[in-house]
Parts: sequence; C-alpha cells; structure tokens
Amino acid sequence: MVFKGYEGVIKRYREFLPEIDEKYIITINEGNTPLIKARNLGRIINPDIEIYFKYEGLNPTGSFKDRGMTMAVSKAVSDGSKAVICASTGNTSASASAYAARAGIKSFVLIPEGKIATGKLSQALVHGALVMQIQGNFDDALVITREIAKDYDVTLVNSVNPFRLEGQKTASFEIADELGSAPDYHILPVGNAGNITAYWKGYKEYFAAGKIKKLPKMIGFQAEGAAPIVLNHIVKEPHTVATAIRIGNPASWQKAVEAKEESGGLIEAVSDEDILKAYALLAANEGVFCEPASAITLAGLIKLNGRGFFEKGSVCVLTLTGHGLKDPGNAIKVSKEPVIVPCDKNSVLKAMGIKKTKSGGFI
Ligand code: AN7
Repeated sequence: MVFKGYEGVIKRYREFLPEIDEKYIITINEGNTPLIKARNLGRIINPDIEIYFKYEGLNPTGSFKDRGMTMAVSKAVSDGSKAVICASTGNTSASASAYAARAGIKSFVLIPEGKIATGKLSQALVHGALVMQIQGNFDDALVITREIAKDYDVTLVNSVNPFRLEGQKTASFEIADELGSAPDYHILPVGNAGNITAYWKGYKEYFAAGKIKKLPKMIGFQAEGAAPIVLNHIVKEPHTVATAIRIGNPASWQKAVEAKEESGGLIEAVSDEDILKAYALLAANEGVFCEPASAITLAGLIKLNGRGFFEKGSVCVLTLTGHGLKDPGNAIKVSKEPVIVPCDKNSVLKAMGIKKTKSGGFI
C-alpha cells in the first residue's frame, strides 16, 4: 500500500535540509501546524494590525521542539547512536524521549527539580526516558549534559546540536507558504534562543531561494526574571512563572542578537503578571490554549502596541510554542473556580442564571 499522507518536515522540506537517508528518518508527522488568524483580539488590541498565531502546540508532543527533534534523532540514528541526552525546562525532554522511543534508542534527560510543568514530566516518563531531576537550574544541567555528550557515546539533542535548528527553521517556511510572504513582524519567546535563531535562518534561506520578497523583523521576548539578553549579562538565578523559558545563560545568545540586529527587530522583557494576563486573554478570546512561555508573545505585542510601535496594516505572526495542556496548573490559577452545585435541575438552572424557558432569551 502506498501511503499518501503527510509525513513530517524532513520529507516536506527536504531541499532546504541536510540530507538524511530515507531509511533513517524518525518522524511522528511533526510540523504542518495551523496558522490561525486572530478573530477577536485585533478588535481588543488594535484593529489596524493583522495578528496570526503559529500554533506549535499542535505538534505530536505538544511543542515546536518536534521539528528539530525529528532532524536530530534521525541524524543520531543514521550515525549509529544508541542513546540521546538533553537538559531541559520540559519540552525538549518530552520531545527527545518520544522520538527516542520511536527510534528504539535510549533517552536520558536532566531537568531542574520541581521547576517543570506536570504535563512535560509525564511525557518524558511515559516515553521511557531516564529522568534525572537535578538540584540546580537548566543552565547547570546543560553544562553537565554537554560534558557527558563530549566524552561518552550519547548524542546531545539540545539546540546546540545544529540539526535541531535545521528542523526548527521549517516553521518559517510553512508561514511563508501560507501567507505567500513573510510577515512584517515575527514574535517569539526567547529561552535558550535556539528558535529565534532557527526562524531567522529559515526566512533568510527562503529569501535567498526567491520564495519570499522581504524579510520580517524578528522580535523576541524574555521574562523579566530571566532576561539575560535584555540585561546583557548572565542571570545566575533566573525565575519566572513561564518555566519553559527560565534560562539565565542561553546557548544561542549571540545568534539571537544577530537575528535581532540583522532584521532590525528587538528583544525585550515582560513581567510575569503581563504574561499571565495575555495567557488568559488569548484562551478566553480566541479559543487557543498555549502555555505561559508562549503567551509572552502576546504580552509583548500588547506592550509594543501600547507605545504605538506597529504601523497600520502590519502583519504580525506570533509563535505559540507549546500547548496549554502541558501546564494545567497555571490555567486553573488564572481562571474562575468551578462552581459546586447540588445534583438537581433547579440548582443547575440557578447556577446558570437562566430565568425563562425557550426563546425567552438567555441569562
Ligand atoms: C514552550 O525544553 O529550553 O529560545 O529545554 O519550551 O529556542 O529555547 C524550552 C524552550 C519557548 C524557548 N517556548 O525556546 C527546553 C527549552 C516554549 C519552550 C521556549 C521553550 P528557545
């Protein structure tokens, strides 16, 4: 039987990616995520700009990491590697362990103890990784991981592995293919700074190939308590509610600064309070549920819009890097509590606030 369905980013964008022999491709059909036009937020924030969400939470493990992991794990397998290792704030570990499971190789993950969202921890565990909770932060874990990968027979699949960025750049191809152009502004969260680097690389390659006629301005946001690039110094003890981007010494620091400078963009910080407000606003007004680190893009857009940053007609794409279900605890915290109602119809009607029967109007 000949399968004619979609089979992931390596096959789709083969001509723009390093060659991987087809028999080694490890894919869970990542990529091909929806670009969703905002329906209500434009009206609330600024009716003169167009806002699109690249909803990366709809990748197989619920984050953008899968685009890079298909490349990194395929390459590892084609090189004969039998194990992968990563440090992670959560999503990389979920993705690495899933792709390793699919490849039939081992995965080792180092995560900061107590600082990763429950959904992500459950993923790494259920996919069979050896999960090591390190009594330190992500930056400490990455140092150890890099050292081990240098000296032992395990493949490092953090974004310092160049194949990760190759895969991740395919998101900008998809956006350009759907818009028929690059956006004016592309807004991303910045943690270890791999993704903003990958997107910029992707846009530049599409431009060089004549697929797009202009380049976007790259706009990155860090959480105020974890904003080394904005502060221009390492943050020893980063803190933020957006645990995915709780990083104080990003590996792709310099490349992110280059993306910002070459594109004429910027990298700024926003507060945890504004991140959580944007997180709730997005879910309640667009039906799109992302994790707090992803919502920093909307918080950042609102911040820039407040100082009249966007020209009329600007097209802004915001990458929503991870699914909201990764981190249900924060969703519950920012929402109204469920109401407790006795188990009878009248109590339910009372709780609903309905007074009249059918066609009598609602509430
Ligand atoms: C949802 O999983 O670093 O700037 O170890 O999970 O490319 O690091 C996650 C990062 C944004 C930041 N949004 O991307 C990890 C990890 C979400 C993330 C980022 C991450 P980079």
